[in-house]
Amino acid sequence: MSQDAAPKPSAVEGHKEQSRFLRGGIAEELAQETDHFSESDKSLIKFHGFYQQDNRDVRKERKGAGKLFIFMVRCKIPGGKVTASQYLALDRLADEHANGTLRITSRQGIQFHGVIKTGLKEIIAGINETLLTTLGACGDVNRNVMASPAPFADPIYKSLQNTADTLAAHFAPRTGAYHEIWLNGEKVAQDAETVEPIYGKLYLPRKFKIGLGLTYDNSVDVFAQDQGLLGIVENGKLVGYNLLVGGGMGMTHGNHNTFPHIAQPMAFVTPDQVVQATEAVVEIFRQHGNRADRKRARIKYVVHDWGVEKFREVLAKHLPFPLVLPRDVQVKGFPLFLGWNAQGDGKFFYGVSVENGRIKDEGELKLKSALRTIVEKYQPRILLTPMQDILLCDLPETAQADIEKILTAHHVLPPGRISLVQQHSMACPAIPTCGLAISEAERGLPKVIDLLEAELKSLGLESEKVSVRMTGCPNGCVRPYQCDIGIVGRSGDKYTLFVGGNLEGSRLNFQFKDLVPLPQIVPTLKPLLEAYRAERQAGEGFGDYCHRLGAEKTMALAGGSGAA
Ligand code: SRM
Ligand code: SF4
Repeated sequence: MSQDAAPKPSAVEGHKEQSRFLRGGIAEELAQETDHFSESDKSLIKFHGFYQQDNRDVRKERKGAGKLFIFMVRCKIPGGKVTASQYLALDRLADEHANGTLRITSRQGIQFHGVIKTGLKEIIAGINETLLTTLGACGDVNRNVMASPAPFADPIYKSLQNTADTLAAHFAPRTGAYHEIWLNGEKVAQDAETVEPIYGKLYLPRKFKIGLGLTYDNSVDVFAQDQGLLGIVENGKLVGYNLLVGGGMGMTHGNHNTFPHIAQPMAFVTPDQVVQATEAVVEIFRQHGNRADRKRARIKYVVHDWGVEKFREVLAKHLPFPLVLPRDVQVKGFPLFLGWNAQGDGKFFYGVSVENGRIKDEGELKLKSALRTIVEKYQPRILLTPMQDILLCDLPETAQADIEKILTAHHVLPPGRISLVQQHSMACPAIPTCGLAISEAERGLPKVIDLLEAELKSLGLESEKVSVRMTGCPNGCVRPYQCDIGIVGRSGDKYTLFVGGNLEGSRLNFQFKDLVPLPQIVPTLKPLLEAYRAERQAGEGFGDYCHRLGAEKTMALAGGSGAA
């Protein structure tokens, strides 16, 4: 190969190019009596909102029988808004076609796990009947647009939610493939130029994620987004947004070319400029994103490799209006919206803390039944949060006692009886469904939280808000590289620990100790928690303390160098 030959595009680029706008052989494979899809269709089905997985818990016992294929189906729900009837339909579909659970995601979506190939058509059609969709929930397109779920009767929050809807609709794939395959739509001859005016036939180099927050409400983690829109309010009015570009969490252990990155402020845009500004960013990504190495195909690497100044220069050329520099603002709040809250319009909402987003009935905890009972009876508007919780909205004050009674009868604890550390924790699904998991997360975190709760209590730190996020691999699906304590799967039951981020998620944390076995996570953190108790300044959070101490001193407290 000559030195200046363009790098070879990845195999997925070929799958997209030959797919006839995401059709591939999906319809044909669906009609066959197989239990899984071929390699090229496996990458295309993601654009349709589902993933091919296998049940990893039974791999060993099945030995020669091969994998037990199952599918994860993801609903794309801008801003996490769900009506009562949509929720009830999803609740039913989970029983009929999946493993009986609903999984609220860290991007305000809902996932079904354990769907088998023959159930795919019915579940996807069922989701669409409710007017929700799975199209573009995964794949190399704009993903679910996040927005603060605050249900207050406040025009600023409504404006964020409306903008999320506008962006989601504008950047949705336009191909007719989805309707043809899943909704028995008619085949319409489409002209290549008009099918995907934004994406073209190769779509984006990789996924693209947008989140809208406010300087006083960063519940969507704007700094983790490919494009964060940080709303700025002056004199009670949303005057515009700082446009941040280049956030992302995923990295690969041992590959220093990959790393988490915080989105950088590039420009200030007024509310009516948001769509055009996003088109400009998406176009830069489409033209300059890496199409050869999928591990480096995110816009964060364009921002990192070019630097902010160059990115701004290029952005200015793509914008149809003059680029205005971003405002100098700080981010202060990270609300959870749990428990009873007045909405400001005479109605109330109740935020239910859902452990790791899993809505299920298990043992005496009957969360799925409790939510179904309440939703059937009161028909609330529903909002899903970026912390994987659920908010039941538009409730009359008179319903409060009855709703509490229903929750208690199903053993669902009120926030007052859930520790602050649990409220501020999240884990990704990991094993048994995620094919990329190296370690447990959703099933591992409860053990860590139990020990941490006891430790914080014995140190008198139980009223501190400490955020803990655990993932089964370094891809970072619950944004573990910005919080107080990040726990990232490394090898079997061993994890890499990160500290020094903060509750607001405005800076990256740093590696504190590598290869820590799960039962040793809290004992390893203990000296640091003790030092925090002894030396913290007024109002200083745990992550802020670690950040002030710096990586070297922090590691010394753990009796190590941070490395294995
Ligand atoms: Fe994720 C891949 C689950 C949010 C970074 N993510 C996956 C897959 C689909 C595994 C796979 O590719 O085979 C996981 C499915 C597991 C399962 O069994 O359900 C998965 N990601 C999730 C969810 C469900 C985690 C959760 O606990 O809620 C979240 C779904 C959100 C949604 O509704 O769309 C989820 N994933 C995220 C986030 C957080 C965010 O977007 O705010 C990130 C970090 C931000 C980012 O994108 O950098 C994230 N997921 C990844 C990556 C790393 C991508 C990278 O370019 O670095 C992968 C791996 C990949 O795409 O190849 C991944
Ligand atoms: Fe899977 Fe890794 Fe994402 Fe967890 S962080 S869901 S293990 S890809």
